[in-house]
Amino acid sequence: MSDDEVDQIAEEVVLKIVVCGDGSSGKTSICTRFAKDDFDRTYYQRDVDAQKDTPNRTRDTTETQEQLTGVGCADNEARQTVWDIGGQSIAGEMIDKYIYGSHAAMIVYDVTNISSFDNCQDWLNVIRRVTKTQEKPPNIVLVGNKVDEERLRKVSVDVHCSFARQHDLKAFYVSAKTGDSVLMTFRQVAADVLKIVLTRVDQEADIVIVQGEVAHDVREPRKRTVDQSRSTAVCSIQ
Ligand SMILES: Nc1nc2c(ncn2[C@@H]2O[C@H](COP(=O)(O)OP(=O)(O)OP(=O)(O)O)[C@@H](O)[C@H]2O)c(=O)[nH]1
Ligand SMILES: [Mg+2]
Repeated sequence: MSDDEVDQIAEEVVLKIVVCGDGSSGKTSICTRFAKDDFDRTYYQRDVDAQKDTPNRTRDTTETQEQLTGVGCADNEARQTVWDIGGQSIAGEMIDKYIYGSHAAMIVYDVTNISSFDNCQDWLNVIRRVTKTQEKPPNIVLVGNKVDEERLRKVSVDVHCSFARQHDLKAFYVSAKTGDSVLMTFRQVAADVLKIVLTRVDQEADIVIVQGEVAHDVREPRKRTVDQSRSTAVCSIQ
């Protein structure tokens, strides 16, 4: 091995990023989008005993994690190791081991599911408790996923931002389905850990242009009628 190669290895930074959040909020989908630029519509809950994915299983997914490596940032000096934590594992025995030592933690919720947002507080508490003895606490961020389902949104932008402000977290919106902002979020998280200021070009490098659906209102045009039974005209919209 040449001296140059040794230097390269010595300089490589490996970041541990844990992806937390309720079951079905889209953590695995976000990790898959990040690492493989792919998306799967089927919801897989992990079967711990069988150690393999099983669609639509109702078994608990406690204490399972998978490791994915994705692209780095800042000229590939950093390698991001992403730990995808099963959403059911918040009370699991192994949760401390998964979270401890992380450089960054993403708390993912589903913008169409209010309880997944309400539980972000619990995830935040767990992450802070587990990492409180770390020399350097992880960079924790809030990630609202499934923004492609805008019409089904249950958590407003105001609520999202005020939670983030209240807890001093950076906040992001992504869609694992369309890929919108997924890479950018990981890149920004890694850059913040490494204290790298990304240029606008770096930040916008993966913006995905999504063809919006045109919503047609198929109802009959509303009729404007006048109630003539009274002395004053009353308009009613039917
Ligand atoms: N519309 C839409 N659906 C998504 C998105 N991300 C994930 N999903 C769907 O949401 C379901 C759950 O996604 P997962 O990635 O398995 O969720 P998870 O957070 O890993 O769930 P657990 O592993 O059980 O904790 C799947 O059916 C996905 O296809 C998204 O951005 N938009
Ligand atoms: Mg998962």
